Amino acid sequence: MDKGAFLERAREGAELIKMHIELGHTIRLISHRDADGITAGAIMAKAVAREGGSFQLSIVKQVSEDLLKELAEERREIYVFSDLGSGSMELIKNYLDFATVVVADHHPPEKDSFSTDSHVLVNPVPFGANSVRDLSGSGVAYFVAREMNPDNRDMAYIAIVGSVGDMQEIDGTFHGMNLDIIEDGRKLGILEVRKELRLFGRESRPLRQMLAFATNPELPGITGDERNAIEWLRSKGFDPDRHYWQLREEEKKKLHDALVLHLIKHGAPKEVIDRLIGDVVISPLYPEGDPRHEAREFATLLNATGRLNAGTMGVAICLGDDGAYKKALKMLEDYKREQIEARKFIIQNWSMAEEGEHAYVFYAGKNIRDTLVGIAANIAINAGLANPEKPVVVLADSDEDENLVKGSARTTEKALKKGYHLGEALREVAEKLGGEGGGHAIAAGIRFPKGRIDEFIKLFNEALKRQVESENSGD
Ligand SMILES: [Mn+2]
Repeated sequence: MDKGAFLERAREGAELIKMHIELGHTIRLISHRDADGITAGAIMAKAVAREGGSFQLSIVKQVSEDLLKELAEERREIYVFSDLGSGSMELIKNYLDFATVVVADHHPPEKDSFSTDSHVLVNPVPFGANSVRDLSGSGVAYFVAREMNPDNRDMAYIAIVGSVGDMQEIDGTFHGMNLDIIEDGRKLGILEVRKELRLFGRESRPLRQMLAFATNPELPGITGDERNAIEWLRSKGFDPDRHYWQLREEEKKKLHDALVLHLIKHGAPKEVIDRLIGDVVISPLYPEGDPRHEAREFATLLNATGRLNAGTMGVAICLGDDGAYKKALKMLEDYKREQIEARKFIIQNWSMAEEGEHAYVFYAGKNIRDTLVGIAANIAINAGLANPEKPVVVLADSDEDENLVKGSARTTEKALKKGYHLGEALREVAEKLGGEGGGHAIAAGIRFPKGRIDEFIKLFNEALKRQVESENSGD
């Protein structure tokens, strides 16, 4: 790729941001809610603060027309998008024509550049980069920040955490401009790349779980079976309760050799073995055993904050806020516990489900949190409580409004063959009940007044029945 031309573009973006900071304008930052976007947002926020500027940051799922309308109403002088925006250049141009816009992103863009002078696209793809391996959104943000001030090199580790979150090194090695970031970080002594076991859990999981939960690659006969993992580890002379980070260098080598042999014995191809032992990034900024010490565990933590709508907490963690880190750990624990409790509740009380001709409806009241109804519906299907050819709806009292219930519908590919479209059915039923509903054929959601659950059960079954009938008449 043409690095020089890309960096020139990053400098254009950097200069615009700095100019607005000098003018005293608040920099409006918008970033994606996965680990890559959260780290990108953190890098931009730090870069703005370092220049003495103020910012306002939102972590969002996507750039929608609604979001752009809201942003336009704020009437800011400058908007900076990171890890998103390249797919919405036309919309951005239309809604934010009155302001300066910098899009720092790595997704393949609609066009190679904006047509207006006040809008700048900083994206390595038009310069020949591969969007999935050469640079992530956090990496693009890093180069913009580095052009703003060379001191922003101290965000190199955070940038690589984002890159790992996007799985830019999925084949076992970093590529493209990721290597330049690593070089910066190494020189500063804030990160280190080692050839190590690339399975998740270097810091926080005992070896038995690190192996039993291995999915990329899978370990034949070990993945999915903790008892086998324990036995295998013992037979090779390892304590299954120790953590990878606690092993001495020669012990790590011995474990790598044993795992490689295990894969070869099971006929694994070379690419799979290359993925097992490869680049692992760690940072001496954090203690051993801390999830932030290794890039993949750090990224997984950030992803979780994003999924729990606490992306800005993730940003605070990237900026070194220890309180935010402790809060996030507790939030994750609570979330895991609630999931386990939801599972127990639905399994123990499944006989309460109303089974109609075309669907099950399970009303959980306050026993399942409204953010977990989709997970609960999947549990009903996967735990074999429901006939897999019949869709499942789980309803729970809304956390926000006690007069409403929130529900999720889930089903299987097999049931879809009968002609069901859950999103359409819920949209139709919601209209009749004075609520809101919609979604995909296989997974959808609804909200409606709590007093109308009986009507919902009847209407939903009827809607699904019509779908099956029109499918049959269409054949
Ligand atoms: Mn990304």
